Amino acid sequence: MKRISKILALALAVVMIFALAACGQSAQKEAPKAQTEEPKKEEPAKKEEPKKTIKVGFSQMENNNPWRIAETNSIKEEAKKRGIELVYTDAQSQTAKQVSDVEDMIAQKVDYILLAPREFEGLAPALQSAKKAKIPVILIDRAAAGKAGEDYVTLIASDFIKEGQEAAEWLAKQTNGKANIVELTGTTGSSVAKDRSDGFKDVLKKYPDMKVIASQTGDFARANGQKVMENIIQAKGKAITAVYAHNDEMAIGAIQALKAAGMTPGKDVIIVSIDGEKDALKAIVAGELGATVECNPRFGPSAFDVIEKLQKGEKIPEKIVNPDKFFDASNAKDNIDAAY
Ligand code: GZL
Repeated sequence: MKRISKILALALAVVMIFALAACGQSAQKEAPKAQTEEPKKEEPAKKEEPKKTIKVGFSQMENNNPWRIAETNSIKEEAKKRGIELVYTDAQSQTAKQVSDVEDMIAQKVDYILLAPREFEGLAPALQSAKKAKIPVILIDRAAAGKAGEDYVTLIASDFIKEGQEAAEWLAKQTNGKANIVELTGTTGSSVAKDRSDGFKDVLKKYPDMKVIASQTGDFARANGQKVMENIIQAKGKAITAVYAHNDEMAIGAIQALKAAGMTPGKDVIIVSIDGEKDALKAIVAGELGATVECNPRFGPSAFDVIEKLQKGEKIPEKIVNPDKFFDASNAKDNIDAAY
């Protein structure tokens, strides 16, 4: 009997063990997955990254006329307004100096370069140096030899071809498509001088009786424009019936030369130019200059907007064209106060 009760007790114990094991397993099946990951540690609050103040280089070609001075002031004022450190250089009308100015900026490790290139080909080495140093270049005002998106970010400029076309169309209307024209061109080798000449001559193809009888550079300067015009008056005299100047400064110089030669600008000779500076608007009101196509020099806001977009990694178009007005006797007076 005793033996039997022992066997029974053993069997019961075995059954109990199996029963407990089975419960445990099913409990495991039902129990939610144990948290295998470590409990999340409180992330330390992200420290605000100190805003990196950037340093921008501005390479200006020269400061020898109101347009140039207005451009320089616009860039300086905008940098100040945005609290950006500006490294400014003036190449004083020397292309070689402008290249070395850019190289100096690269050595100072500026974050961006704003470049107003004096000549198209001459500034290519500066673009290559900046590219090697991985410093983005934004061309303002004129073009330089290189590829947008590779050698420089973008070009912010007026449409110089359109400016030349508008000047020619206005002159054709004023002269009924018949004129002997003196052309005073801008800086030799600059994109702006080439385009303003090309645009003007494009339109002249439609007017066979409008002829350019002399074309010479006055390098965008008033005194040079006057000197060149004096020489052309010596050679051509009263055959001259119109002047197309690539900028207002040379147009004003030509007006001085015509008056000194006893000719009446606005009557004997019709004059058209480009820029829209204050003295030009005054000359229009005085009846000596016929019209000027605006070329806005105030690049500051758009140039620093591009840098802001680059900081945010935004895409920038290859070219950004400035909108320009047209000034003649109908609106010159009202725009004098706003002019530079
Ligand atoms: C035009 C600019 C020209 C101006 C001139 O963008 O390069 O240079 O028309 C200035 O007045 O000298």
